[in-house]
Amino acid sequence: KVRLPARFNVAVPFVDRHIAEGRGAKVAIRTASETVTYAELAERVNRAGNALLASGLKPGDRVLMVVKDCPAFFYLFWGAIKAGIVPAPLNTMLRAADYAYLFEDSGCGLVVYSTEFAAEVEPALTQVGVKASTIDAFLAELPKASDRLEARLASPTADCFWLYSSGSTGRPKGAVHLQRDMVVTSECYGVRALGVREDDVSYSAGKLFFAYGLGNSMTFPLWTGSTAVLDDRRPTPDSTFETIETFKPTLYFGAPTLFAAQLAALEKKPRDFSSIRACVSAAEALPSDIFRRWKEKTGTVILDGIGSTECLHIFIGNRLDEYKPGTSGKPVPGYEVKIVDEHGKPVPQGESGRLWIRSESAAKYYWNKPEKTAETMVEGWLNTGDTYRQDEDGFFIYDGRSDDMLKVGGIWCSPVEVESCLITHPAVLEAAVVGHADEHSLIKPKAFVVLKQAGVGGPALTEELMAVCKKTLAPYKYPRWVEYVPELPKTATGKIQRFKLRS
Ligand code: 3SK
Repeated sequence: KVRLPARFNVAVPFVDRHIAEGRGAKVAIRTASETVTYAELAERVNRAGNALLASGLKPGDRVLMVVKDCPAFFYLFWGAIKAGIVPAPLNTMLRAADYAYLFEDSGCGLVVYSTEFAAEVEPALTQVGVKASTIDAFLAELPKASDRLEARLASPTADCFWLYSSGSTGRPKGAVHLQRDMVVTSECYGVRALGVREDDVSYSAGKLFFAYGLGNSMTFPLWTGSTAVLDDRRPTPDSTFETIETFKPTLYFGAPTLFAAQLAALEKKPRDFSSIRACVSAAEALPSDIFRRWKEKTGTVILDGIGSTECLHIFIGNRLDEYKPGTSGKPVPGYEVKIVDEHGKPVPQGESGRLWIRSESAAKYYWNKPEKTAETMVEGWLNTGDTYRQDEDGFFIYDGRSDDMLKVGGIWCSPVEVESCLITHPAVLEAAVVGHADEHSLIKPKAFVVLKQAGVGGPALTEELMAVCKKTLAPYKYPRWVEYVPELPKTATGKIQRFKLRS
């Protein structure tokens, strides 16, 4: 249990505390173009909170953020929280139709976005008619705003911020997180499991808008008074190696798809990893072969873990003092875990079942989705939707999803969304999408397609189908393989049996 005062504001221990503790001159954030000290951060957070209030937002209102990894993300996020406004960072890789849905669903009072995402955000703003500002225009307001802001106090279980989590129908759900949640993840996983310390420098390839990146690049460094390195570029082997060699982080947070691509690049050119004391992987299960090759090439271990947007960060993880390749590790201190059958009864050790988690960092509910909330959050327990088993040493082994959702490069992908896009092509009658392992044992979408006119399927049509998905959907969601089939397996009520296609 993490102890908190009956009334507090979480911006105080994460931001203001460092001034009182004499850490004002220490670098909190480093990027290719600037460094921000803890004193500068605290001042800009105050100005940002005041600027939000001056824009007409009231405590409890939502500000949606489509913001790249940059210091202004911190100012906006913490400024909102300190003023009692609820920030909701959004995936920056979405399309205009996705943003329109989110702007509408959240009933937000303001959208703040980086100009890099204007091509998708601005059409959605026009469609929904919500107030908006670019992050540059917002930053330009800060000098006019006061640098003093009284923190708005609340209970540790008061609504604080949202993160949208993908749904199996393709519609994201706003997971409502509480004031205490970031304290719990930072203390339980960041400090107690991973051992983040004040002298660490953290670099996460996973961006701030994911729960994973939010912890790695923001809450863990701020909680421990250490330093975060931010890079707004798309993480590629070259960009990540360059960042590691330039900023010399001690902790590097990646995901299996990226580790695999980095390993392929390391075959051609060795790189300097001497600053790194540990790597962390999450978002999809890390194959043991990648763990082994990475250790061989870089001399560092990758600590695999599993977390969720709803739990805010990793709840089962490997640790430097206790790890087993090919597993997700053991429960993080402070998290209760159970593996149950379809009736909710715990399964014997070694048998697969559904993974449920109980924790103090869990979202309280999904915004506007009482049925989804009731289905997923039961008596304090959260249904992760993952199938797991525990080995003889107590390590947890991932056995796949309990539903049809897939994770591609660590990001949720709804098969229904990809199928809906495929059937917009005039040649397609029906489609079903499932996860399929690539040459590195990493899951990517594969489409099974029934054509209106049998026999016309071939490489040219496959190219067209991939192109339509790349154009319409977030780019990582396009099917990497298309198989033409005469019909899809279905239940008596007409539901596609994707599990049959998976096998
Ligand atoms: O997908 C994961 O494993 C994860 C880890 C940490 C935070 C959030 C997520 C979704």
